[in-house]
Amino acid sequence: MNRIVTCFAAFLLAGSASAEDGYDLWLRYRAVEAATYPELRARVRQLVVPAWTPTLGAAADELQKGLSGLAGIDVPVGDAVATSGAIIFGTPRSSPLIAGAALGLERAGPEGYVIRSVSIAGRSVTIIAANSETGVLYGAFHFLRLVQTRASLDSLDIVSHPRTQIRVLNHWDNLDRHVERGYAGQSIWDWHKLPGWVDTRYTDYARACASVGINGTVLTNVNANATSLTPAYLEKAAAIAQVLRPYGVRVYLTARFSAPIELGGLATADPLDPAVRAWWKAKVDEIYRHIPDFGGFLVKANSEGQPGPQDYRRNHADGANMLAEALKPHRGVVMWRAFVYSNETPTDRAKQAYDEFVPLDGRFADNVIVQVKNGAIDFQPREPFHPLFGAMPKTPLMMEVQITKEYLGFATHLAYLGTMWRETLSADTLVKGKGSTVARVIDGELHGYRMTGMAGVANIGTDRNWSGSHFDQANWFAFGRLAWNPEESAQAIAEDWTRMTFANDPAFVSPVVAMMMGSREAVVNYMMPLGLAHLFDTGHHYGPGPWVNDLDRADWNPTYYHRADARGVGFDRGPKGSAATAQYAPAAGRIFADRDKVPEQFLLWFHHLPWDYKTRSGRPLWDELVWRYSHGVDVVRQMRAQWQALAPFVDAERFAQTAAFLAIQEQEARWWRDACIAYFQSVNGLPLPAGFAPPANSLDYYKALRFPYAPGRG
Ligand code: GCW
Repeated sequence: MNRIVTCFAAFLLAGSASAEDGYDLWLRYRAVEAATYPELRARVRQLVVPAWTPTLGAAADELQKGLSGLAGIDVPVGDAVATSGAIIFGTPRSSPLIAGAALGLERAGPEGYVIRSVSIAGRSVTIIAANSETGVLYGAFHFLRLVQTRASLDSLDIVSHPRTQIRVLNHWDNLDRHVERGYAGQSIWDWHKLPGWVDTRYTDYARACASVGINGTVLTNVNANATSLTPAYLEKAAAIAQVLRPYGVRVYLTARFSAPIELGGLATADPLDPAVRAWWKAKVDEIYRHIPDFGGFLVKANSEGQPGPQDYRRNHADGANMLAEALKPHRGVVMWRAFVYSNETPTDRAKQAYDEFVPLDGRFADNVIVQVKNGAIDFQPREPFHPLFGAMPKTPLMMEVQITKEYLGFATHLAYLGTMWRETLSADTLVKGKGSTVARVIDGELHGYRMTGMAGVANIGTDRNWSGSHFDQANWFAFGRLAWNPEESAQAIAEDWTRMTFANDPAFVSPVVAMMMGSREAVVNYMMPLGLAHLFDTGHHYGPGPWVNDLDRADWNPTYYHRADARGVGFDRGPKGSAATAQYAPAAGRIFADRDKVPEQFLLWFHHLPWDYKTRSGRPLWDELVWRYSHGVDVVRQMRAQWQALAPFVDAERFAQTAAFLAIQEQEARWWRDACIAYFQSVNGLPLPAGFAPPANSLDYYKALRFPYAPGRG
């Protein structure tokens, strides 16, 4: 009997597709079992290609490869409709058929598309049309997604257009290929061999970006190196740009503010100095000679040691506007980061960006957009929305999120971030009454912004699976989808990704999506529940270090953030504390400042409370904290068991890596729980509530752990 069971299990495993390394991402075009999706073959019988321009050619190639793979037949290509089931794609300019059809293309805008089932001369066909060729490419990917997720292909009437204009990845990639906060190998940009060797990966990168609507990429780290602006490196960047161009992905670079000194030999980088302005103008003109559609600059200035205009007693607007002036004739933009804080400033770190930027509202040039992190501190597992959202009506703000999981367990922890980003996007700033969500700030609707955008710090590297883990691919995917539509549901995105990346069987899809949807909350619980933040160990941010209190800068110490002592824990940001709540619209600030009204997930972010404070579960704060830490670990254990049960649906290679990573995650979740409980207990001297296991090791044990070679260091 046992043997029969074993054989059956082996059969299931073998039957679940051969090993895959994840390189194909969600663009996996494996043949569909015809019987389960009979309409497919009827709907993909011919591709009508309008013209072989680089972008339309890319769309044609993708459709041909994708549909042939999925349908398990060679889909023929032609230039006229020969059959029912033909797919016609193009722009009104490239395709007379599309020009002649009443498709309502005005609804698609410059980058959107329309997908319609129509009848032409008695033949029922599918049209994918857009006003621009890039729009057509986006539509082609959408159509493939329909097939990959087994959606109905009949009576299609889809209109989609992006709600933000600049949808960019930020690569924190250094020229030596080290990726700051990267956990997926080295940088994919092989600068040393460029431009002579152009890796085919760049094409696959561009395909993946375009498939989710990402239309730009900042190739270099915000902790910038002026060398990237030298002629040799511009030639290299131009070679990358050439590969990305057909896919509608524009190249941007980071601008080191002191480049006029470092490269130009000037004595100053003062943004009001005419020689400095002339240097940047000439540099920008030179960049456009290499990259005619260069997107512009991303700048981190006067933050964490980076040079900036304040070195010359100028402000952020002076700095940004100087670069904007140089870019303006070429239609380039400046993305100026608001991630600024200073140890010398005695106020709460969470308040500093607001304090510096709000007085500059309306003073930025019209091709500047200010890039604001989702929360006021730094990509923590959970932060309330950044108070700048809603506070700068006259300055376009874009939102920056971190796709790479610096603070959510690196590559090994399964944490789907669609839920986290939706949490911020759907947060209500209340600045113009109810419904003034962050999504409506960044899509420009609330304040009528002239520019809009969303940036994601990439989690991409040379690992075969691109992102360091199979499930981390979902975060790249979700970023693109949310930049396109900040109101899309995280669950729907997770479901698409799961179907496209793994399998369509509901017995697989629904548990996996459930796992993803709960995963980030589990991380919050085992790392820093109830609004705690920044309990990470120094520098590498791998693992817990709530005890750390000896760093040069006060605002780098975890003790600065949690403020635990014998009586209580948490950061008082209400009117009697740092008054950070006053930076929000009064209605929102009042909620945050009221310990009875603040969402409990932000309790200790905004309040310092006694250990016996009664939380909403009825448990005293200390017990609640222990309960949450333990619950986080429990959820990971359940995820592990859940995954084991899904073996029959996944190829052996991806199954095994995910299983191994979940085991690491469980181990590390325990480590987080135990180390944090041991530390807080050493501060408050309280016993553990009944029924909870004590930490496996002593506090000293956790304190002594060292990780000098943890990846991704800054
Ligand atoms: O999250 C922090 C990281 C730094 C990073 C910085 C930033 C690029 O620890 O590595 O520097 O944020 O966003 O500038």
